[in-house]
Amino acid sequence: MREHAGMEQPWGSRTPYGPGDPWPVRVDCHLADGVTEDDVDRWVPSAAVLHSNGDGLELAVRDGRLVGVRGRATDRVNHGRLDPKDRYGWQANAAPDRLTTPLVRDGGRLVPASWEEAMSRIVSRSRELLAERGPSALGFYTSGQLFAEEYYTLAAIAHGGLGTVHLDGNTRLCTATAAAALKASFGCDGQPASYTDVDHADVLALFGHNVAETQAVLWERMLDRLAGPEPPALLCVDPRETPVARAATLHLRPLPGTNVALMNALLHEIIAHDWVDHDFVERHTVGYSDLTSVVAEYPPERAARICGLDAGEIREAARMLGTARRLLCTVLQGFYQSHQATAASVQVNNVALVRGMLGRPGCGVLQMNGQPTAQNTRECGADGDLTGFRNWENPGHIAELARLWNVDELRIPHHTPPTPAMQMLRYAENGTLRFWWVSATNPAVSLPELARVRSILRQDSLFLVVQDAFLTETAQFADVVLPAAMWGEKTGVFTNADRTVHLSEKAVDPPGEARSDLDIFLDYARRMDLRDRDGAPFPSWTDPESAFRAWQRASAGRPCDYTGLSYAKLRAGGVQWPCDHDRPDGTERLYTDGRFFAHPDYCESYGRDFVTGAPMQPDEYRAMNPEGKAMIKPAEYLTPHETVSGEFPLALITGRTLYHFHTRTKTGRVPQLQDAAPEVWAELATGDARRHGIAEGDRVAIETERGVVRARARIGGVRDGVVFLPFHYGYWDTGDPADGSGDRAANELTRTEWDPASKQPLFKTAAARLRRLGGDGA
Ligand SMILES: Nc1nc2c(c(=O)[nH]1)N[C@H]1C(S)=C(S)[C@@H](COP(=O)(O)OP(=O)(O)OC[C@H]3O[C@@H](n4cnc5c(=O)[nH]c(N)nc54)[C@H](O)[C@@H]3O)O[C@H]1N2
Ligand SMILES: Nc1nc2c(c(=O)[nH]1)N[C@H]1C(S)=C(S)[C@@H](COP(=O)(O)OP(=O)(O)OC[C@H]3O[C@@H](n4cnc5c(=O)[nH]c(N)nc54)[C@H](O)[C@@H]3O)O[C@H]1N2
Ligand SMILES: [Mo]
Repeated sequence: MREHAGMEQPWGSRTPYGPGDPWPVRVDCHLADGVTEDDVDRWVPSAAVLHSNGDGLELAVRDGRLVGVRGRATDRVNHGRLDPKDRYGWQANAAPDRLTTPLVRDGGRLVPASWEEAMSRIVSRSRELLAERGPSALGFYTSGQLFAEEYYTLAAIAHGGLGTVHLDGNTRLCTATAAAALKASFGCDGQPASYTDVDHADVLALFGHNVAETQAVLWERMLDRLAGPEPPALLCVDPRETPVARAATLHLRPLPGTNVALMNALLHEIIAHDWVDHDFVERHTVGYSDLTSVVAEYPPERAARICGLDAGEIREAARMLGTARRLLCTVLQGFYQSHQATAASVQVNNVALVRGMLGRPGCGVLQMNGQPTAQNTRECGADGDLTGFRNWENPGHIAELARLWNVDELRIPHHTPPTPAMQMLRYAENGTLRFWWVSATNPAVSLPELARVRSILRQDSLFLVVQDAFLTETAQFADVVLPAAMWGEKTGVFTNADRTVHLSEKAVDPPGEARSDLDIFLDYARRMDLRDRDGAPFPSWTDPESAFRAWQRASAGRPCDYTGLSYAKLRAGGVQWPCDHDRPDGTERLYTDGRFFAHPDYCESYGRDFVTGAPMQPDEYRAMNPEGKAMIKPAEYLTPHETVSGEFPLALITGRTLYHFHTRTKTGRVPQLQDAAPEVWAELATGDARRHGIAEGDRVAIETERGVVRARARIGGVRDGVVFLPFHYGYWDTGDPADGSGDRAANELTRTEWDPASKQPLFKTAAARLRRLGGDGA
C-alpha cells in the first residue's frame, strides 16, 4: 500500500491489527512537485531526524539534489510510515539562507571568512586560555541531533584530549531525566522496552507524553491497535486535552508540577489492593519496603487535593495499571521538565517493577527520548557522562577509558561530576568559563530565562563559537560561526528511543563550504595538535567509518554494545543495541532474564539524592545493592518553588505542536509546515478566558516575573488555571534585532531552575498572569 497523505491527514489512514499480530505495512512517500518515483536517480538509506522515533526512510536524489523521501517498508520501527514533519522537512536542506562560509566578528559585525581564518581564531583562543587558565576555561555545548561518530569524537577531544569537565548536550534540556531515572532504577541508561511492545500490551499508560504530536508514527501504531480487535486501554496523564487525551480510555488532568503526588497515590492503590508481583519484587529488586512506607501516606484523597483531581479517577487509573496483564508505560516532558522530574519519572519505573512488568512482550517502560540522536549523546559521553555509560566515580572505568584512548588517567576529568549546561552558563556569567563552543543547538531560544541568556552570550569575556547550518538567534552573538553540513549531507549512525540504530548516509553535497561536524571537530584536534601517550595524533580516526569502528571498540562489553553492527549491516535497516557476536540481530528487550546493569562494578552511576542532587557514595551503593538488582526508590511530594499566587495566578506550561521542530530552524523554512502553524498562540482554559473577557483569536499578554509573551488566544484544550505556550517561536524570521526580545519565545518567561538529580531545567513549572491586549483588529 502506497500513501501520499497531505497535511490534512497527519496520522494517515488506519491499518488496524490485533494483539500479537504484525503491524501492517504502509509506505508513505512524498516527492517534490512533478517528480515521480521513476524519476529518482538514487534512494539513500537514512532515518527521521525531527523527533526520537527513528522512522526508517530513504532519501530520493535526482541530479545531485534531494527531491523527497520514502518510508522503508522493512524497517522495524515504522513499517513504511512517515510523519508530517518528515514528509516535508527535507526541503529545509535546500533553504536559500543556509550558511555557506565561516563568519568571524570584525569591528562588531560578522563577516565571511575562510576556514583557515576561522579555525585559527578558535585555535589561538583555545591555546591562550589553556596556557593562562587551564582546561576549565573551555566548555562545549552540543546537541541531540548530531551522529554517534561526531559525539564520540567530541567526547574524546574534550575528555581525552583537552581534559575539560565542561562538556554537555542540549539533551540536558531534553532527556537528562530519562537517563537519570533509568540510572536510578536500573543502574544504567538504556530503554528496557521496545516499540513492538505496543503490539502486545493490553494497557498503554502515557505520562506527560503527547505522542500524537511528538512521535506521530508511534501514535499511528497505537491508533491501529485501538482500531483493531481486543484494543488496549489507554491512560493519559496530561493537564491538556491533547489528541492522546481525546482517544484515551481515561484522561487524568493533574495540575502541573504535581506528578509525584499522583504517582504515589497510584502506587498506594496498587499496593493496597496487592496488585503486586511479589515473586518478581523479591527476586529482582531492592527497596520495596521503603516504597510501601512512603506511599502509605498518599491515599487518593490526599493526591486528589494536591493534583486537582477526583479521588475516584485516581482509583480508576490505579485499577487500570494494577490489573493490566501486559502494561507498557511511557514518560516524557510532562514529567522530565516539570517539578520533581527525576523523582516522578522513577515512580513510573516503580509501577513497572512492583507489577513485574519488564522483559516480556507488551510489558515495559520507555523513558522516552525526544531528539533523534539524544541516545547517542548520552552513550558516547557528549552529555558529560563518560563514554560507553562508564561511571565517572568508578576508578576501574576511568582506567579502561585511559587504556582505550592511550592517555593518562589523570587527563580524564573525574574528580567532580560533569558540568551540566546550566552550570556552564553560570560559569560564563561569572567569567571562569571563557570559551563556549555550541554545536547544533540554539540556546538563545531554547534555554530558560532568555533575557539572562542573551546577556551572558553577549559578555565580552566569553569567546563564543557557533556551529550550525543557519544564522540562528545564537549565532548572532558568536565570535566565530562555522557552517555545518546537515543530515542528508554527511554519513553517520544514530539511535532512537527504543535502542534502534540506523545508518544515515550522505545523499547530496552540503552547500558552499559547509563541512560535517565530524570533519570540523577532527580538524580542531589536529590544529590543536592533541596527542596520545605515545605522541600519536589523537583522536586517531579520520572519517565516519573509522570513527564508527573506534566507537564500537569503546562500546565493547558495555550495555550499549555496538560491536556486532557495521555500516553494511545497517544499510538493510535498523537494529537494536546491544548487538554483539552473541546477539548478531540485536536485542529487542532488556532485562528479559531479570538481570540488570546495576552491579556496583558495572553500573553507570551510583545514583543521586532526588532532593539535594548529591551523588551517592560508592560504598553506600554497594551496601544498598550488592548484587546489582533493580532499585525501587520512593519520593515524597514537595511543593514547587514557584507557585501560583494572587499576582501570578496561572500555571504556565510550554511544549510542542505537531508541525514544528524546536526553534523552527528547519520547519520554519518549509512552507507546508510554517503555514500550518505560522505564529505563536496561547492555549487558555474556557473559564480563565471568560473571566478575563477573552475571545478566540484575541491578542493576549502572558507575563511572569521574567518577561512577557504576546500571542493569540486559543480557547479550550487545557485545564482551568493553566496556560500553555508552544516554545518554537524565536525571532530569526521576524526581523527583530537579536539583542531585543521578540516577545514571542516562551522562554522569555521560564525560570532558571532545574531538577536536583538530572539538572534538567523546569520548562513546565512557572507562575504567570494573563492580560487581554485587544480583539482581532487591534
Ligand atoms: N512535532 C514535534 N515533535 C517533536 C519535537 C518537536 O519539537 N515537535 N521535539 C522532539 C523532542 S526533542 C522532544 S523532547 C519530544 C517531547 O515530546 P512531549 O514530551 O510529548 O512534548 P511536550 O509538548 O514538550 O510535552 C508533553 C506534554 O506534557 C504536558 N505537561 C506539562 N506539564 C505537565 C505536568 O506537570 N504533568 C504532566 N503529567 N504533564 C504535563 C503538556 O501539556 C504536554 O502535552 O518531542 C519530540 N518530537
Ligand atoms: N520553554 C521550553 N523550552 C524548551 C523545551 C520546552 O518544552 N519548553 N524543550 C527543550 C527540549 S526537550 C529541547 S530538545 C530543546 C531544543 O532546543 P535546541 O537544540 O536549541 O533547538 P533546535 O531548534 O533543534 O536547535 C538545533 C540547531 O541545530 C542546527 N542543526 C541541525 N542539524 C545540524 C547538524 O547536523 N550540524 C549542526 N552543526 N547543526 C545542526 C539547527 O539548524 C538548529 O539551529 O529545547 C528545550 N527548550
Ligand atoms: Mo527534547
